[in-house]
Amino acid sequence: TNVKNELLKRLFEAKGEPVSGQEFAEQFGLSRTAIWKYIKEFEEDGYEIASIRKKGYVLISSPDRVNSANIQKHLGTSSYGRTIDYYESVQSTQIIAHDAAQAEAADGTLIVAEEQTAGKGRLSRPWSSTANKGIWMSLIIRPSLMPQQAPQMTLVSAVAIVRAIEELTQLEATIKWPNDIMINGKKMTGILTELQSDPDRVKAIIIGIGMNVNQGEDDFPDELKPIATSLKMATGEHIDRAKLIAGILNYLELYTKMYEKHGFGPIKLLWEGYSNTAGKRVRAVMLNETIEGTALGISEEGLLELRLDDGSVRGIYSADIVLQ
Ligand code: BTX
Repeated sequence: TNVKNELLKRLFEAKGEPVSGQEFAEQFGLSRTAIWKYIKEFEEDGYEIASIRKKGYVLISSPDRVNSANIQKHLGTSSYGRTIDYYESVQSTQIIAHDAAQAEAADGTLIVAEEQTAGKGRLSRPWSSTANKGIWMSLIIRPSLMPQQAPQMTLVSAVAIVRAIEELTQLEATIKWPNDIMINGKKMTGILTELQSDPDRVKAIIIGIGMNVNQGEDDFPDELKPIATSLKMATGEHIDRAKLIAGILNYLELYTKMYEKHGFGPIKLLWEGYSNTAGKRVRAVMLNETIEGTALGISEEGLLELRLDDGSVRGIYSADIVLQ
């Protein structure tokens, strides 16, 4: 399959020029029939390929798939997304990513699927992951961070996602602390950051991103219709998911490096520019208690700071926030 991937990559990189099947076959010690079989398989996957006599194969169009070739042609990173495990349907990319991280998967390895049958959010809540319409992916990274710096990666990721959306669609999404990205008051993306760690060293951070991209209202289960939205519902346009994934990875690698090198300060500034939480009256629902107050902003540690009605200030690590 590596040769097959390479062939697809060449077809993309040729940008409409023919790729010689004969030359490719010779280079990899294959028969021309083997190449022809790969071409047939690409066609079955939805690629349109023209065969030009004496010249070779020309890629006419590629299907709406988040496979590695479609993502990597837009990638400008050094490690994020350089290894991609692509699946048609999985229970949860997060579970696969945990296993892969334990098996020493490289920094930047991406697990991505067209569909999840048991996608999960925080506290094992279900995450609806309709086939071929969204971005369901988990990125394994191995930054040089202390374990207590890991939760902020949710905020780093949120900024990367909002920037990538802005670049591709001109749409300004807002970040709702800690892990939601919203459009018009509805949830468009959720982020789940999980950690594999030694006491004093991060081994791997697994960033799960679930993004509603090309769903219409009918693609959501009834209970989500009032609270969920997609990029397509907001822009009226079909979005190239693979290109958006590449954009997210490009920004995420940049911002993670910034975070490693300069700490949370610069990220905090970027984050505050996109957040809809600061200054608002909020209710924070936590596992054991619910409190109300005015959101002041986030601390250097990524905590949400609330001024309670008695005037005291409290920092919270994780909660479901209801804007009032
Ligand atoms: P969360 O706990 O903040 O949000 C979960 C809640 O969001 C659910 O209880 C439900 O109300 C709502 N919800 C469920 N599905 C959707 C949806 N498609 N759009 C909008 N709202 C929804 C958020 O957790 C973190 C989600 C991470 C998902 C990614 S997908 C790739 C990776 N694999 C995996 O299993 N999870 C992550």
